[in-house]
Amino acid sequence: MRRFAYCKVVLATSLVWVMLDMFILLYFSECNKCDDKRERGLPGRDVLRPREGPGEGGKPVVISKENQEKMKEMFKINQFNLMASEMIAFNRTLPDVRLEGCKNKLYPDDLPRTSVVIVFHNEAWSTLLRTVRSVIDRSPKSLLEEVVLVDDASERDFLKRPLEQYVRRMEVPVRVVRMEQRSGLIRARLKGASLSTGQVITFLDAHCECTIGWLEPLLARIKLDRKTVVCPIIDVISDDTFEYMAGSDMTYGGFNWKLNFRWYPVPQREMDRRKGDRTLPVRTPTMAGGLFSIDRDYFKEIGTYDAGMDIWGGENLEISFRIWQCGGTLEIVTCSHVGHVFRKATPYTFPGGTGQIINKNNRRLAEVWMDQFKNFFYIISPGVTKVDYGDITSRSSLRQKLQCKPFSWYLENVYPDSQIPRHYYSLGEVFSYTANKEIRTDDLCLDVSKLSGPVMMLKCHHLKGNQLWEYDPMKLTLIHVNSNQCLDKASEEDSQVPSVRDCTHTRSQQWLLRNVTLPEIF
Ligand code: UD2
Ligand code: MN
Repeated sequence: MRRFAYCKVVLATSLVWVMLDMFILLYFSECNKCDDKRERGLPGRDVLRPREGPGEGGKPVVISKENQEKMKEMFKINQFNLMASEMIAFNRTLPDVRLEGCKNKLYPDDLPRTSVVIVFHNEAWSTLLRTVRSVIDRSPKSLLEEVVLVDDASERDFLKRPLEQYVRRMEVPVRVVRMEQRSGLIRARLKGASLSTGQVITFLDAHCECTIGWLEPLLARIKLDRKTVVCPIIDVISDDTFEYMAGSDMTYGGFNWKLNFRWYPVPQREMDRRKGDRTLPVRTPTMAGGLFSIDRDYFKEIGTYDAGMDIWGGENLEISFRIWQCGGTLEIVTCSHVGHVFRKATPYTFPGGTGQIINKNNRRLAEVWMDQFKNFFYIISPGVTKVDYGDITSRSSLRQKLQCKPFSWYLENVYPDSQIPRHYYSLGEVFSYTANKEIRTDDLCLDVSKLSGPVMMLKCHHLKGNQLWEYDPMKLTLIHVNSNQCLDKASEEDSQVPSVRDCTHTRSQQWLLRNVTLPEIF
């Protein structure tokens, strides 16, 4: 009798499996009608049951020996391993890289809906469609208004009609809009934003992969406060193997003196504010730029983007400063993970020259938002001031109209660990002499490790010690306090490395600091 019951259970389970297999078979044959046969498997099931195939589960793709040459050739087209990318299914499975505490968080049902805006210039078919597929497969349908693809005047035929035809059959409206001429990612995003209809706009680069549960925690923050702008953790998709590697929740966005965006460790004060709970959003001084969600009305209210910026660069710091200085909040939502292919080189042209364009964009943001602190940037990159940055009156009046706070407030309250000293005595062509009495460029400080020996630039530790220098504006000496020796110009015998030596008050120990602001110190 018991054995009989057991058999019935086995029979019933097998029946379920047969039905399931039939369903999968039907699904496959349906999908075989598509041009893309690699797009296989059931959306939603993939996370539970890793499939076999190149790159599945976020694994690296290995290219065989005989294909290495071809692979290298193809790499040049997009500056990532295009051959590997083409081997990977658009709906490949990915590991769930979230912190345990994120996995069972609950979110309100009535979250705002988002449009996803993706701009691209000459993007690869496989990365672009894997981006779109991952958005559709891993977002609750009720939260996804549409996907807007903005083609920034690409010169590839497959991105024209074939793309339009391909996306037409997707389960969510996917629109393709075109820039009439190459406009750069900033103006392309502005166009996408203006045509989108969701209450929230989510921007993504064209070579991303969204992971399970990426969207809800972003939208939940905006629902709580419409002035919160949110970024996911950006995971790394290897440009060499397309391996999927989790990004860290312990880094946040900053920038250096050259106004390059940089990741830095989340400081202790931010850990303390969250009472050590790493699943809570991190307040970040800046965003990387490519991946974020923002309430569409708020985006308008704070002045969208600076349409005077060209091609690439600067817009991420500009919007970051603007959000903070004008009363918003910028966060990295650590429960949301989206992968991005980070490249070592840029695959496309910068009409007018890379340096020209980036310097122009950076000048626009420095002039409008950084007050006197723009000088740090100008002094360390003197060529920048020769670049024409166009008309900024509308951006300056935006700052006025919104009554945004000064940059010093931002440094003091949002980014106190910034590499820019808030108080300094002197700014020279090479270094600054800070109010902490460091001789410093960016995050490097003049350091002495050997008595009567050469000086070196080492990472600033801000503990005074061997990085503490006393300037005497009368004698013009820079005394290394710990050793009581003087900074001495390089001489030919000691291979032209400046050193500390006993103070002799000779010319080789006299240093003229420019723009010294005396009242504060001496
Ligand atoms: C980062 C950002 C990027 C942007 C940039 C600074 C991430 C992951 N990426 O550089 O979004 O903020 O910093 O500007 O945070 N594109 C165009 N037209 C162009 C040039 C680029 O549409 O003229 C597209 C491009 O196809 C891509 C997106 O803009 O989809 C971003 O370009 P990228 O991937 O070269 O920038 P990335 O990731 O190096
Ligand atoms: Mn990118």
